[in-house]
Amino acid sequence: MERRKFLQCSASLLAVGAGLGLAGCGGSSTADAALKPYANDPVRPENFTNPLLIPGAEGPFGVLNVTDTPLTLNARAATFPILGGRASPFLQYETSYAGKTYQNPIFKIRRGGRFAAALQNGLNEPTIIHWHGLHIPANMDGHPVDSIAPGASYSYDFTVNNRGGTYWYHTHANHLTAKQAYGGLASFFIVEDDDDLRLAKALDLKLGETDLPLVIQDKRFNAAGELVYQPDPGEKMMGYLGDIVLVNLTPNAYLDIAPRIFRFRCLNGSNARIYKLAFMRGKELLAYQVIGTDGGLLDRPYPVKEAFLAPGERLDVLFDASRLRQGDTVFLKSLAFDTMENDGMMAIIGSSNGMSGNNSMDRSHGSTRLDDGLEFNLLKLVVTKPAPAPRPLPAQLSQILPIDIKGAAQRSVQVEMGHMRWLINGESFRMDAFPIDAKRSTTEVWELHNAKQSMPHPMHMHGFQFQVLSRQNSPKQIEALGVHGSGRIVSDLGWKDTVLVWPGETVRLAVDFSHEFAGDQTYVFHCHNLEHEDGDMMVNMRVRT
Ligand SMILES: [Cu+2]
Repeated sequence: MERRKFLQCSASLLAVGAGLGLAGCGGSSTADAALKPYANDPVRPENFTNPLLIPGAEGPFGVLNVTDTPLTLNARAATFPILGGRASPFLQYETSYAGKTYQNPIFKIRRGGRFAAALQNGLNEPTIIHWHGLHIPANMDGHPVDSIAPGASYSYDFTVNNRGGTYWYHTHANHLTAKQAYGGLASFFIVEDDDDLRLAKALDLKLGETDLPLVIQDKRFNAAGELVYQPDPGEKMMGYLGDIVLVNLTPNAYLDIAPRIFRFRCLNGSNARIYKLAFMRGKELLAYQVIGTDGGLLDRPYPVKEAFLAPGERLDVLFDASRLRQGDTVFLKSLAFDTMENDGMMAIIGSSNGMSGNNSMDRSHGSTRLDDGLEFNLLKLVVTKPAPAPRPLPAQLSQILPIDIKGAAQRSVQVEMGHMRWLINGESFRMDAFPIDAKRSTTEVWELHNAKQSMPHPMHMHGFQFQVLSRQNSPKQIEALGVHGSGRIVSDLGWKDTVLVWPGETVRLAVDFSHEFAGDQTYVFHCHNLEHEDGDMMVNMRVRT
């Protein structure tokens, strides 16, 4: 945490030189803030007294079956009660269908179904929607170039051919994604296929009851309980962290459960915070099964006790509560880990501004009261309901066909800092530049290198799902979880659209640029730390015919 603060303050100091002003640099007044208990502190289990917001048939996160159902989707500023029932400014997508209204609806669609929606921009600034993980034409994808002005609308109309799985949608407005997504513009896009239906039948899972989408987000609030998004220059560089952790917009959430199997579709919808997911009863780590990642179900369930979930990623898990007793309490937690932020960065900062690595600010606390990499609770599960008949875990879930990489072109992608900006192959985002120029119907193997003096970057590809082939030079905490061959961790398995690359690490991935769309397609490849994205850690990725 102290390293994070060091870089933040250093960036703030540099910004002073650039005339941007100094903000959020720890003085003595904030020195004890991180140690003091505060309302809704997720570290304290006794705070978990709010019933989890469960997706219902309408309202916030209402599940809306959109297979062949054209919609109008209004993006607008509203209020939403998040902390203690107090209204907070909130940005939301609203729609109505068959007499019901929805805020940030969870779209559900059959694989092969048509999705049609007109986005109406009711905000006072540009916006656009990205359908995260979907394989759709570039002009449907929410490229920042397609951002629409206030009052304008954008028509989406595409066929969803993705595998069944947990996708999501969120704003992708040019330079406004972090602020708008943090403000609320995000929800789930669930695709259902035969494998999903088979699993649901085998385990008697029902969406909104025993199959629960869980979006995890850390936020900050002011004394009036209103959402606050005011990143200082340092936070723009490192990412904006909150100190209150919401699951489905519920702070300190609990859920009464029956002792049975649950499917939790975990989405990291945070701007910058990484979670290390675990289930704990007291001090005991309980095993759970990872059954899906970004692009749907894995071939089989993979038992784990902990797994990383970076911004943008999804982890579909089965948690078997059938051996728990009435009254038992289990916490879904984020475990402690080394955030590896700006490891060795002091040299860079020092040489940039003449500061020594010994600066007193190194010891100040962050402006978040919840330090990055700290252990804290996400969701409390309490066994209060009667047990249904037990169901055996299916041995097989789906089929993952490996991408054929024979003859694949190699591409090297370096992420690093230069001139106090995060860069991809030395580039910052330019609408009219195409640093990644690929050819339709070809397969490529990418080597993603993160610099040694860096921080973890969750790299996200639009338009195509890829497969992670290997991890090399991983930090010890990743190596320790690398039980799936070639250094891969469980979050790497199956089909992926977002992969976390740690400092010093090389991640190899395979991508097949086959598509059925007419003409050249220009997507983006970017970091899903949203402050990094808005700081132009993004490049165009053109797939030529
Ligand atoms: Cu990044």
